[in-house]
Parts: sequence; structure tokens; C-alpha cells
Amino acid sequence: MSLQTRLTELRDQGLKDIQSAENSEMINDIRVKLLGKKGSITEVLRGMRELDKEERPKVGALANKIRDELSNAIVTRQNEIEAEKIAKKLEKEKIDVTLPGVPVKEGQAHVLAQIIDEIEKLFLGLGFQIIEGPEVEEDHYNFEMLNLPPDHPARDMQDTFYITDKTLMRTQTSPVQARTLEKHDFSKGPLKMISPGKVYRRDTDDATHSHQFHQVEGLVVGENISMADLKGTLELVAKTIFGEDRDIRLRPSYFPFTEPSAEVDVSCFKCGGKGCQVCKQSGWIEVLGAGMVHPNVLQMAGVDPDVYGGFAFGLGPDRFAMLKYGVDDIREFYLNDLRFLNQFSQKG
Ligand code: FA5
Repeated sequence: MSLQTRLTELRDQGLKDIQSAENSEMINDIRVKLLGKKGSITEVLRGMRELDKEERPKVGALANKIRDELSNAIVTRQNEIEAEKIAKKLEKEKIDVTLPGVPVKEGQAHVLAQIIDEIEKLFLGLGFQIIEGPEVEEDHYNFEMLNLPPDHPARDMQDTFYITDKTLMRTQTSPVQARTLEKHDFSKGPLKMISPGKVYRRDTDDATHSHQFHQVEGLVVGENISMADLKGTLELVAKTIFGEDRDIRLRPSYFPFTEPSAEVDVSCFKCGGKGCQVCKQSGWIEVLGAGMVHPNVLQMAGVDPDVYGGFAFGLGPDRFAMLKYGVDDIREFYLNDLRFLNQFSQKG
């Protein structure tokens, strides 16, 4: 067989093999087999020594042409294989953006925190400051500074958990009144504050009572403040939280730290005022206590009662939440049952 024929055969077979190679390893093997140091083409070129002088350039030119042809084919196939590999990888890693996403579990504020937030927003809008006080309180602030000296009979209504003889879990947010009055500089203007927080009592738990609940205290002290200011403020609170169709009523009451004092009731959410089990047949639910700040409280805090006066109130957000959402048992708020709590989603 002439070298020319051998070369053409090698080319035809080589091109076929290259075309059917499926991966880089196969291509590499073909390259070594054809064009490597011991490859078939190299061997043919070595055999040229035996050829006539005239024949050599012709065969040499053909051999070079075929070698170039084969190496070009190898590079082209190698590139194709790479491109196929990338295409396959992309196909496998493709993200279908139309598939539904994995839902992210999102929490929300507790319904009582939502009510307290709503009350805070209302009062911030009226120019009040928000001031917090300690839950573990001194007897001095929880009672004495509020005109309840030791052995005062009204202390019986607010028995609590004692830490020591003189420290207790506060029974009301009213001690924050005394703490703030002591510090306020009246030359800079009147004091307008609310104080939200937890309070504790030795109350027996039932549908409307809990031994731990929340209060929001309110206090305004300055010059020329009247009971009309108190009533107007409370009406605004009731209508903002409960809506225009709820009524409020003020009943004369007694608190040692206010004079005169009032209990404020809102018409019952369940029966609309006709009388039912929730409102104990009265048609009304007590939501807050209020009154005009007692001169003794001002005096004890170093504020001159002949110049300054004002009003105070203490409301129960737990009872507010019951009224607002028609919840008939206060204990539901503290059970942490998500089936109950998720009903008060802020997302609406
Ligand atoms: C007081 O605690 C007074 N400090 C309120 C006050 C402040 C009067 C400033 C005058 C001036 P009273 O004990 O009524 O008052 O409680 C106030 C509100 O807390 C009640 O109207 C009620 O909404 C709520 N509350 C009282 N006891 C409980 C209880 N055991 N569980 C849930 N809410 C309660």
C-alpha cells in the first residue's frame, strides 16, 4: 500500500472516530493514537525516509495537510463536547421561577401588645410621653406615695405577691405617677404621660379577672386642668379603640389617690347593653378607674397643689381587647394557643 493511500485511510478512519467520540478522554486517546510521538501519522512520516527524493515532498505535503485536518477536527469536536457538557449542566440546574415558593413562617405581635400599641399611638398623637416603671416595686411608691399609708383599709382591695416586707409585685401602674411627678420640672410645662406595663394581684382567676394583667396609666398635671378634660380624653380613648357605637359611663367611685374618683364602664360587647353572663347582667363592663389627682399625692411628690392639679386614669388593655374582639374569657390571652392568637393577624 502506498503511503498516500495509507495516509488517506488514516484520515478517513480518524475523522470518523473523532466524530463519534463522546467525551474528552476519548478525544485525547484518538489524538495520541494518531498524532502522538508513537502515533500512526508520525509513523507514516518516519517511513518517508525510504521514499524517492521526488516522492518525499509530495507525501510530506499530504501528510502535513492531513495532520492539520485531523488536529482541527480534534479541536472542533473537543469544543463541541465542552459545549454539550455545559448545556447539560445548565439544563440540570435550571430554576423554575414559576413554581410556588416555600412559605416563610412569619410571627406577629400578641393581641394584647397590639392593643397597647394602639393606645400608645393615640396618646403619642396627643403629645403624651411614654414612661415605664419597675414591676418589682417599693411599698413606698405602690401605696404610700399614692395616699395609702400602712394599715389603710383600701390596701385590702389590692393584695399582691410580696418579695420582702417593703418590696412587692406592683398592683397597679399608678406608682409611675408618683415616680414621674417627683422628677418633673413644671417650669418647662405640664406633665402629660402614659405608662403601660404588667401588674399583679391576689385575684382569683375567672372570665374577667387574672392574677397578672396589664394596665396603662395616664396622668396629666398642670395649671387649669378640669374634670371635663378627663372626660373628653376618656371618651376619645373609648371611641378610638371600640368604635363610635360604644357608650361609656362614669360611676362615682373611690381611689385614695384621686378626688373625686370614677369607674369608667363601656357598654357590653356581647349583649349590647341588655344584660348577659359576660357583663353579669349589668349591660356594662368596667374598663378603667380615673379621677382628679388628690392634693396629698401632689404634695408628697413636691408639687404645689394650690398651683397645679390634674387628672389620672388606669385602664386595663386586657379588658379592652376582650371588648374589642368579643373574647368572653380573659384567660384565652395567656394560654398561648396559636389557633386563638392567629385570629388577630395584623395583616388583615
Ligand atoms: C386601679 O388599679 C387604679 N390604679 C386605677 C386608677 C389610676 C384610678 C389612676 C384613678 C387614677 P382598678 O383596681 O379599678 O384601679 O383597676 C383598673 C383597671 O384594671 C380595671 O378597670 C380593669 O380594667 C383592670 N383590672 C383590674 N383588676 C383586674 C384583673 N384582676 N384582671 C384583669 N383586669 C383587671
